[in-house]
Amino acid sequence: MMTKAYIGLGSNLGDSEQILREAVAKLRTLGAVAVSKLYRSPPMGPQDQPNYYNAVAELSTHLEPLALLDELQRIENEAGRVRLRRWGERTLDLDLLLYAEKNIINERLTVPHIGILERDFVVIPLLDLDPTLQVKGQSLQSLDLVQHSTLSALADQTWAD
Ligand code: ROI
Repeated sequence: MMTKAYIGLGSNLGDSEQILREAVAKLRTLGAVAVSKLYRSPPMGPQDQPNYYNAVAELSTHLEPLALLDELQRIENEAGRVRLRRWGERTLDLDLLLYAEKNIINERLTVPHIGILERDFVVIPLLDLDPTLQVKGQSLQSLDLVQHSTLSALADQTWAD
């Protein structure tokens, strides 16, 4: 079955824009991809780290959730992923945010991703892709953080073309 999955992309080490572009190119080998705008976002966690580049990709895929997670982790590793500390800077983060309407809880994976409704760097790009999206029964558009977003758009939805 073909499923729509949403994947969060983040980077604040190295040439982050190029790293995210290459990650999107690799996601395209897994199925059709649409991307949000590209954003710059102040760090959540320790403040003594660079701002993040953030975006979300919508992937139409035949992969089951854990097989998709394997692919995402492979792409992170291929980007030479470095993670310096917990809540700290990283070369590339690919988070499986949503997998159709499924709820998944196991040792490797929680979907919807924890904290999805509290993170503007996830919610705002998700809204680029689907302004009517609901998560856990909540309309994303109506969340307070949408009005108080700290993100700045760096590029429109053609940035990864
Ligand atoms: N902060 C921002 N702004 N963007 C991220 O992608 C991000 N990723 C993380 C933590 C450390 C929680 N902070 C972040 O993993």
